[in-house]
Amino acid sequence: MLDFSKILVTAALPYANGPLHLGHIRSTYLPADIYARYQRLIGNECLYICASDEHGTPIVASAEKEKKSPEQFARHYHDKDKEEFEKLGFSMDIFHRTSSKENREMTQHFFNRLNEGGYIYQKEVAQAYCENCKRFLPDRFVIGTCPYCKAEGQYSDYCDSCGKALGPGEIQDPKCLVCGSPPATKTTRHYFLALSKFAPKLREWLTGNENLQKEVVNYVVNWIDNGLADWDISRDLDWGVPVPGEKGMVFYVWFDAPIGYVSSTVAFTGKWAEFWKNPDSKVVHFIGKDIIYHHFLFWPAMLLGTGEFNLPTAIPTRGYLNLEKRKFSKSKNWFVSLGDFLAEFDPDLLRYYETAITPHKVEDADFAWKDFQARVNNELVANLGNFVNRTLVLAKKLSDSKIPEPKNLDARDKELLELIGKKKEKISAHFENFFFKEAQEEAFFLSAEFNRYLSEREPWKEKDGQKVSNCLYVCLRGISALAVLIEPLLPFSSKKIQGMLSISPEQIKWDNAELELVKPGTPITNIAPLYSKISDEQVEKQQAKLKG
Ligand code: B3M
Ligand code: ZN
Repeated sequence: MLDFSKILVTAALPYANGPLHLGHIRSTYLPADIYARYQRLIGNECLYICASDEHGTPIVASAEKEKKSPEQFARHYHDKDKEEFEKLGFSMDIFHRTSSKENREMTQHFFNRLNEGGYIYQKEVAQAYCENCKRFLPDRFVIGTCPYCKAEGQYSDYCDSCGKALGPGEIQDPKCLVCGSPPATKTTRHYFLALSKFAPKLREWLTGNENLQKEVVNYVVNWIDNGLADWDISRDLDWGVPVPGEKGMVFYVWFDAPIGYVSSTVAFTGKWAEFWKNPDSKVVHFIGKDIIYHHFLFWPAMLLGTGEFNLPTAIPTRGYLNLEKRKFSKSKNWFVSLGDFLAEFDPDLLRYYETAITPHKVEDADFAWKDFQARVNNELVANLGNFVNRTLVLAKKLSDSKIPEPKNLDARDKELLELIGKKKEKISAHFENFFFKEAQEEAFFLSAEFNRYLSEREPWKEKDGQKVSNCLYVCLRGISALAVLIEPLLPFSSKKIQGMLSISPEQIKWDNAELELVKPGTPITNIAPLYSKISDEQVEKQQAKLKG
């Protein structure tokens, strides 16, 4: 359990190199948003920081293809990602850019500190060079076969098949990404971070921090046991953060990218150091499992080496999302972009479904249109949607569209009201521990209990007016409680309820969930269903798109 009042939440910085798809949301941006929203609801000072990751060779290569500058190219996706994140209700305090002035300065600061600490050295390395293109070919400018698992068509810095980060020169059967010719080898002088020196401290931090997922820690400690190679942190390239005092040399994208967490906080607030240096403040990074190496080894080593910043308290790591049992692939048209999804569906449907299929584990999950439809219709619509709508329609008919006045509540009525507090405690514990799927299940259990009570009381048949009032009052208390409890998960649904019951945004606080948020006599306005069912036609239309 994490206990402190200043919390910095980050989500892995998306590469500004193509449209976001449904998988990115599930592993990273949605869980980070749920956590940040919850922390704010309970009254903690919480920042949700993110930025576009704009450096690196894929962006240079893509920009060249489109005859744009890397800056222009990256800006396009930066703007697009930002807009889509907003549409999904992601409450980022800032969505900054790693090509920013703040990130250049902070990266050079990290480098200088690490250098002063004796953790940086220079070494000649053999580097792929394309005689045809007349340039060095760092990282993703070279594709080839992974030396560990033999998967073909891998970028030279990372094998997507076995998940290993590869050092320069390791890839087998290399080819120039641009022209396909086998590269020559030239020597060049690079900067290295002495990662090996951090092995004992990293092991101590990994094994001593109970907030890190055990399944991930075991994996990472194993890497340390096998020996950490020092890390080549410079590239012969123009696009990136310049290495101080060098020409035509920039930092490797993975050096400046995590520093983007710090520099984006600097860009957001003058009080940034309170979040990064204060021992009472905690840093939580949400990531996907493909970047474990970078967040559990490289980044903590960089932080340790500067000796100035907090180490992460937790790094919630989640697996990949497949699409109808296959990997998302833009080139194979096996892809649902966020933009396309949001053009058709309410953002809370995606938030609900992805949370429902995402445990706090690195295991993968599958997005299937039929399953999405079934979950939305049978759970979201049939449970929460139905309970809220039934209650409000009944209140319109039987209580003149006003919150009724309760009198002499019976034991069952009180039992329901008490259930709110009990569930709230459970949901809190789940949110604190990153069990968002379970938090959502508990909230839906609460809604189902209220719905059952409504069916059992049958106020539409009841002759005793006070009993009708009591039942509707209790149900409306359930709804106002849910407006608070589901806010981190389904903020748009919460907003709709707030609107109909005239709950003000200031009332949406965790501690208020079991209070009487709306006084008897308050009018209920603009009653409308929270959701509508997803039809078979809608599903078929989406499935047809996939088949291209
Ligand atoms: N830009 C995106 C990824 O591999 C990469 C993350 C950077 S986090 C500092 O998911
Ligand atoms: Zn070439």
